[in-house]
Amino acid sequence: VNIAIIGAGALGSLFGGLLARTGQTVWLYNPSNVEHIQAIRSQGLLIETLKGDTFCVQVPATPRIEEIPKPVQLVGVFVKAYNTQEALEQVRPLIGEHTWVLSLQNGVGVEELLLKYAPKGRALRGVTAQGATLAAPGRVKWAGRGPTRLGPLEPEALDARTRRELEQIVQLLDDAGLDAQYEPDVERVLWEKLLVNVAINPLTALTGVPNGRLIEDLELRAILHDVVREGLPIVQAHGVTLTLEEAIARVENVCRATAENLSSMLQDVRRGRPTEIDFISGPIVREGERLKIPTPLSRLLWQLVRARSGRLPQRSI
Ligand code: KPL
Repeated sequence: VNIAIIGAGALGSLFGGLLARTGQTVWLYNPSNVEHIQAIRSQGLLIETLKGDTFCVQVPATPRIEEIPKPVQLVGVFVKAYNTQEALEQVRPLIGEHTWVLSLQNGVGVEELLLKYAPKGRALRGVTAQGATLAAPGRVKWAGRGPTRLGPLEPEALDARTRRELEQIVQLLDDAGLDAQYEPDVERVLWEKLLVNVAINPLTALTGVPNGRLIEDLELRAILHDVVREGLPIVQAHGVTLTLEEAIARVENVCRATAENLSSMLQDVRRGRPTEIDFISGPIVREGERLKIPTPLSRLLWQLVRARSGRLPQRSI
């Protein structure tokens, strides 16, 4: 299988590197971190495992899309959610009639773009609990393991042949060590993960604490619970069946399991970059409006994070 990883930062490089290690033909593409790409070109991609050992994978990497042989069978989109349109526009020449386009990006809101750029039936969406950070150019730290759930955005458009191809994609991700599972109900898993992100990400980004502090600090913990309580009816309208107790337990478990980690949004704020808040609190607030469910907390967190983060074109809230 020919795979192109678009936005080969920490997570994209981890996915690409693990796939290349199992013998897949993978290209890493990243036009905005040329240092990282140059390091991979000259020394290979180094992956530090959870156990602390490091292995090296030879994988082609480029900042120029024209270098990637086409068409590819699978495009993995790993850019930040707000860069999705631009990235898909750049990779359009790689997408042929049999190309699958997969996004495991945070949040909700890139689905329409995937449907627009992928061939009919071949837009894949999902979530991953794999964690990665860039330790240095060309060096990725595999910081956490967990399931990767993916499935089609248009299941009704699949036939027997495309269903088999999709099973193979799930299998090759799983063989690579990415704990992949086929997910028939993509919407539900996206909104379930959104509830975790909508609680953890803005609070950590605004207070500067690692995820674990959100449950150790009783004041932060009370706010965390309030944000989950507020968002729950909205995610329930998208197929999530958790009770309030289960939802709170789920969010607290993520805080515990990632206690030392800085959330992706806190890392973005620290680096003065834009954040994915429009794709995290944004959908909760917008869906709240549509469903006539008030979401004052998420609205406030959305506005505060926007005020705190690197500039994106202003959108009215
Ligand atoms: O997905 C995450 C993120 O940082 O974006 C969590 C689950 C909050 C882990 O840090």
